[in-house]
Amino acid sequence: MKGIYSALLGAFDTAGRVDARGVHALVRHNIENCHVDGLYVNGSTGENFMMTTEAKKQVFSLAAEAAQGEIHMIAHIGSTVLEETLELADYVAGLDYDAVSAVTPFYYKFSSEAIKDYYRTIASKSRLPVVAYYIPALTGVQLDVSDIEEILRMPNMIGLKFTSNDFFTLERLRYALPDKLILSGYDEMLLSAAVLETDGAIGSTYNVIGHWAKQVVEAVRANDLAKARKMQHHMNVVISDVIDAGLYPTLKEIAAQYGVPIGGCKAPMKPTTDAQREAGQRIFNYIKSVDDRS
Ligand code: MN9
Repeated sequence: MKGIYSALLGAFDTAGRVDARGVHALVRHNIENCHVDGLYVNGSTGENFMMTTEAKKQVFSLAAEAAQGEIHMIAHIGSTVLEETLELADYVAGLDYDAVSAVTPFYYKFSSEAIKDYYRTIASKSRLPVVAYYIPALTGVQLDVSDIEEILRMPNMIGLKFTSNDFFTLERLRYALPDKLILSGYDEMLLSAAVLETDGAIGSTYNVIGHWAKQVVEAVRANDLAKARKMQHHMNVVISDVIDAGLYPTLKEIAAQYGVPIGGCKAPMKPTTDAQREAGQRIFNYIKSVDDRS
């Protein structure tokens, strides 16, 4: 299950309902244009924490159907409602998914013991193997290396999505857990994470530049750091522009330029602005200009 995974963007209509055609088109675009090795469905980028259980199920089913078993599929089922997480684990086990993933429970200041119990429960009840999702900047949940290690050593836990710029922790985890799947988040740090022998990455910008991410990883593996730096630089031009304009709406506008209209973000996020539409067009042109030159 190694490789580059897109954290699949959400596709919604103006009323916030799941746009089935949008999901289908976006999955095919990720496979055919971005050449990703897998999809991480209903993660942060998929707007998970603004979705109803029904909408999550709809997206899980639509995405798996569109992917047709061609790539790895991870279903993010994490929720502070443990019953919902288990219901979704059961639901995706009946679809074409390789693993489930769950974010560290957040909002309440759960103790590390409570967080470990959460993963123990999911890992024991899920029919699919489990990938923990660590993203302290959004959850406020910070775990010690020893706690993460303990979680990953539980039966049925196969890996970790590590979205943090703490490279010290990342090295400690890689060293301690050579057989676990470690996928880095933060697309802007892909090169540095790949140098530490991570197994791949999951990211939002791979919905539009997954083909560059693959080149970064391949170059690092071939010890061609000059090439890796060059491609990470191109990625970072896109990432800083996208972050400045507004991350998810702008990524959606770039996807629209690829011929994949997937609407704007769900409330309470704001509707897409004209400035974001223009940024999407401009950034898409940059991507095309780099692609045309290589
Ligand atoms: O880890 C994504 N995290 C979030 C996945 O969206 C919260 C990343 O891909 C970032 O979007 C990306 C831009 O900062 O690195």
